[in-house]
Amino acid sequence: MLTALAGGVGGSKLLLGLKYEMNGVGTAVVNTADDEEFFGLHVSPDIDTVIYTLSGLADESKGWGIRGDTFHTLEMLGRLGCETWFKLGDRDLAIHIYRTMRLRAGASLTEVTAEIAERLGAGWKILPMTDDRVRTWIETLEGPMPFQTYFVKRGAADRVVSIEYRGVERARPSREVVQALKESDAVIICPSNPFLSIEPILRLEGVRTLLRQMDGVVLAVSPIVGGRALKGPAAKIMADLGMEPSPASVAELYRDFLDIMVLDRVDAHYVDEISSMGIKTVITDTIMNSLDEKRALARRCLEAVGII
Ligand code: FO1
Repeated sequence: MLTALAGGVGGSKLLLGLKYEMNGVGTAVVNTADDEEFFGLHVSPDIDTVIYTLSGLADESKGWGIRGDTFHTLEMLGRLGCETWFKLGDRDLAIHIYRTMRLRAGASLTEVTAEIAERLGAGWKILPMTDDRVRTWIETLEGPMPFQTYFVKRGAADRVVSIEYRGVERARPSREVVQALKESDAVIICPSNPFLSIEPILRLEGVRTLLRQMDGVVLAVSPIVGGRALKGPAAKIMADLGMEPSPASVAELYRDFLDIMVLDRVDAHYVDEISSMGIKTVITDTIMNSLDEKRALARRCLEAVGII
């Protein structure tokens, strides 16, 4: 059994490769701390990015939303005086309407996610990290703000002072997440933002301990390549928090449970530093533009953890 931990864009690229290389067998545990309510609807950006990517519906140029979507509903909401900085497309809105409707009828986020993933043809098991409410708040020099306000409305321009995962102390990983981790021969941490996507999952009660105590191997793919994030503000946040944006800093964040770190060829000079933490390294090409590149990186990870 393989379980992968992921956020949105960077993570879903590797998940697509893993899905092909594993013939659809495996589980993704996905961050929900950047979920948000818009127009009374429950939006789960990372889950949707993963589902759209695995179903072949994703708008890969934007990195989120559905390819070819239109924005007529949002335009009309704008005419009614609503804020429209979060670009919800018409087809995308159907997913949020469906999710909200099912949640209100008493379904869990885990159940609704399984329904959406199955009906859109994701072909891979996708689990929200929790059914409980956790929300990332970014403390900036301008004050605290919800994650989507920091990231989308204000373009991740504010200096980050600290990050808070509101509700995480009371939240529990779902039964399905705990079972997946317990049954895993290997866990792959996708090249997702360590603070915004992976840390909320690790903060859930028992998750870090399960990873530490695992018989199988835990591997992470560095989201930082050549000092920059594959996508999004990871490098900037690391710098704001006083860390060098590097695979070694990422390894440091995971060192209590990490067995193998996959880093890009351009970062080969970090091998000694990472090895000195007792973590093995794999050096390869980690930029994933084409499907071939996604599959090649997935294969490399699966070889390293001994699944192929
Ligand atoms: N990201 C943006 O940068 N701008 C947007 O307008 C935007 C809209 C959006 C709508 C639905 C959705 O599922 C995701 C959306 N995202 C948008 C992406 C999202 O906010 C972030 O990429 C993730 O939360 C970070 O992992």
